[in-house]
Amino acid sequence: MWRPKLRVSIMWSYRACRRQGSALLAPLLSVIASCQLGCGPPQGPPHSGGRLAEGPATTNEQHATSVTPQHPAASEWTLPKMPPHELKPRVRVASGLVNPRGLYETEAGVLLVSQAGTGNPNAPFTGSLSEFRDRNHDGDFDDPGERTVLLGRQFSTNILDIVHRDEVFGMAGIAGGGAKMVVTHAPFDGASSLFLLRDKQVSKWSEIEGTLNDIVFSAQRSEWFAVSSSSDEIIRINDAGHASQLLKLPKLADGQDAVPAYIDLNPQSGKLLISVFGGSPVGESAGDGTELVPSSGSIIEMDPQSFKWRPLLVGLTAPTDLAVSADGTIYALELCDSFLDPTPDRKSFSRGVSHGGFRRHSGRLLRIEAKRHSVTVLATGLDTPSNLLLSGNQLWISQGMGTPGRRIPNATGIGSETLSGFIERITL
Ligand SMILES: [Ca+2]
Ligand SMILES: [Ca+2]
Ligand SMILES: [Ca+2]
Repeated sequence: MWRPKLRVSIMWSYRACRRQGSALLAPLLSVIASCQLGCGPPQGPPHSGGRLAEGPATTNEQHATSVTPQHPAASEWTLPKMPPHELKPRVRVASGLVNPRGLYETEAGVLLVSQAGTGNPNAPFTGSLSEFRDRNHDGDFDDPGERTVLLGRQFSTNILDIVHRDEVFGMAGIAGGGAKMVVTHAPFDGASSLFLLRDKQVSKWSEIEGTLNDIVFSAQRSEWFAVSSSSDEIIRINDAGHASQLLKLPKLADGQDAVPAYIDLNPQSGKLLISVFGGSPVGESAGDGTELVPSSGSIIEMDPQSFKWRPLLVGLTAPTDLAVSADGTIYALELCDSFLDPTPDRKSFSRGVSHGGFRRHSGRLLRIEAKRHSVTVLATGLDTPSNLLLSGNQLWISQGMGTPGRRIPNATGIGSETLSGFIERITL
């Protein structure tokens, strides 16, 4: 099985968060980090933004020895500072979850939901895959008997000790296609597991090195594609579950890692769309958790046939999942708009209300119409939205990342509330 080169495994937002922080301190910290890591002087100003640098991408495909990235450079399309708003009605359909992530709707109309778990080191096996059915047809999945666990007791981990943000990893993306339904378990370090779901039975399909946070199936090519946020790679997975590297993203123009976070496919063009966080401007473990740089994320488009890729839209803040409709309209999430309240350790949560790294209730849903170069905000105030499911004219959004039960600022910003995972449905 293909394995990427050894490297320190780091989470997408871990590195992403390192892009945030003080404009005054960051350059200094960057130099310090570079010295600590022995990797020479910083390659550019840390705050030059999330521009994808020129330079050859790499691939280990035997029949693809070189990749020619496209570089729009001057004509780069940047997210406007104040895109128009067209806020859509939304309703909470599931509450009291523990880091809900992957969402998938089966043909039978059942909602599959993966939950990364609590991230509690004292009880680490809290991740799960469940099916949700609205048996009493009241519009939610909160009533007795509406949730069935298909796979439980999966490892869940909070990386706050490393990244100083409240961030939980475990069960992750779900995708279906080719008579398979696949869910990933993507830990912070080491290999990810891919599980197959058949007739409510879950079995292990494959194990692939890297943090495979998200996965998608191409019906056109009968192949799976995944992002590995720990190794900055786009990965192809064949029908037997074997992985090969399709592309390793080059560093950003400012020298930071380009961290692929989520992936989807444009059914119209057959191209892959990938959301990209930037890495930390101060090295992988040297920040206080809030050093990530707003507006340094991007969405890239990649042709899985030619390996050519280009930034489609730059200037996003912490972009997470995306979904593409049949007509090529892209829906994309931003996790938050800024990075606040470093979390030095778990004890800090008992000291009171805290954002815990990601500004709570500041996420957005964007509608991106690439041909028209149009971006519209469809939802604001989302609470750390991570995963997205598009079904007809409805969008389902997983929210509420972090340590369940701790106090966080509420949506008004005046009071506080208890952190809890939930799913909202937006009608387009
Ligand atoms: Ca119900
Ligand atoms: Ca109910
Ligand atoms: Ca996705």
